[in-house]
Amino acid sequence: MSRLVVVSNRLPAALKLEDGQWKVRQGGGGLVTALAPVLRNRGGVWIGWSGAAESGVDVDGLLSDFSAEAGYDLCTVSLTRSEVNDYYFGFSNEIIWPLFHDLQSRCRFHPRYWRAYLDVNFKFAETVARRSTSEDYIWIHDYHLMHQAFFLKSMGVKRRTGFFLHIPFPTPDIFMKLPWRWKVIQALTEYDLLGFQTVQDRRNFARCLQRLMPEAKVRGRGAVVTVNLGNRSFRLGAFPISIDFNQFSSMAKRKDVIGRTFELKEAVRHRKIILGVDRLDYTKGIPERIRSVQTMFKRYPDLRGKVNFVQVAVPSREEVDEYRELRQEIEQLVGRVNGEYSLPGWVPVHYLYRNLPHDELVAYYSAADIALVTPLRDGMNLVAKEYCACNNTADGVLILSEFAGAAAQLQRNAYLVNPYDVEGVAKALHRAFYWSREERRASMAKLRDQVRRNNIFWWVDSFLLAGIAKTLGDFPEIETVHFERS
Ligand code: GDG
Repeated sequence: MSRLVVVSNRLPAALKLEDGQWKVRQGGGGLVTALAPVLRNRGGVWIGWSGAAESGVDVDGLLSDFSAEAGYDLCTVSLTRSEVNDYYFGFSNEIIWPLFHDLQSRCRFHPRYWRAYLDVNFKFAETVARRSTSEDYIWIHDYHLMHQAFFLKSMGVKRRTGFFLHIPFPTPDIFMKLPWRWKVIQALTEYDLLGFQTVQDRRNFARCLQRLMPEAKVRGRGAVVTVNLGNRSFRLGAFPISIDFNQFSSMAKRKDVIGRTFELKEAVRHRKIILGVDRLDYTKGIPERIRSVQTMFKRYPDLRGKVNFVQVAVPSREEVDEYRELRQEIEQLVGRVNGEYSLPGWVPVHYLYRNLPHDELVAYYSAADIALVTPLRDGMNLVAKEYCACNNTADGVLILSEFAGAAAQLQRNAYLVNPYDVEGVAKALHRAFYWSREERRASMAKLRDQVRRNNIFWWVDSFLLAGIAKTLGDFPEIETVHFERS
């Protein structure tokens, strides 16, 4: 029986230095939940970096307990501090991340970063080659590791490979700015299956491919199409990632979570809650969102004292100056809005700079009357889907950026906005505030149906079906381990 080998930059468990000691912290999220049972049933392997850039740490020892409990092998690729700086912070986060989110002015195209990216990809590919056989299916995740199939082939190692890009794929006018554009496109053509979040991303890729390799012919229609290139062919597909709907929905129904939801509503004296939840990242449009809330209070005095905006910002890439500056900008904006509009007993903006425990996050989702999900650009945005899953009463409103991948699926029933248009977002908030219960229920019930049907297991199935003509149903059912986010 062939096995599934998952490869991602980070392992589902990460090592973190806390009070001078290395600790194993479990990663979370839908990807781990969905892939863990498949990996367990096939005796699979998850290959990735542990998050520790130090030598002298017994990484394998620390992770072995986790491996035993999870039921599949974790295999670490160790990185030096300079590799982490140049491949991860440099190439991945200072070049591909901003470029693929249409923010090319933030890119730093250092040739040093490119070389480190290639070296690290080679290192990963060596590990993949060593830890897999030609029977296995290798599923590679995300923009850090675009060169896996290329290096495997250049080593003469035959593997069936699939790649999924979690972030958007840009249009040719933006992609062409990448100094190593041809090499990146060429490397991607070495996969058997390339998966994107939306049909638009898949189209953007096909257009870049045809610009750089005019001999490539794209055939077919629908979610998965075929590319003929020379004497080989490969497939391109749109596979919108999702969440474990039932897990979120049932957690929101737990007695303690219902209790906590009530406490949160009570804390704001049952005023309406507008909620934003994001990793603190410049692609998420947090400053623009706070300006929209400010504009809302300015233009619509009827909402003053009646609504609270709660922004949860999860610390992210705190080592990087740009992210520290973003944090300062957000904190100043929050201060300004609160300074302008607070009233005795009412502070309009509540700002939480921390990672909430999973059940606390679910309580916030359940307590919110309006979710304000306004990234400037986003591959998918799982927060939008998690909000719908937790909204068991189906009377919340989802205001969603038209530039989030999720808009492609949810556009009919979410309130779509342009996140750069602060007046437009303010107007949407005002309207959503006054939506009748029937209007809210009609939209939210449809949103929930869609997320329930197209959940994370559906996503894994669609990818495996396109990649190896298998679905999760081909694996015996076992109990899924749900990892809490640390
Ligand atoms: C990338 C792409 C794509 C947030 N705050 C807390 C918390 N979270 C969790 C949410 C959600 C996740 O973080 C964020 O997922 P997103 O999809 O919104 O965004 P990225 O992190 O940028 O993810 C994105 C995704 O990959 C999947 O392909 O959708 O476009 O950029 O799951 O729940 N979790 C906890 N506490 C928090 O305070 N526990």
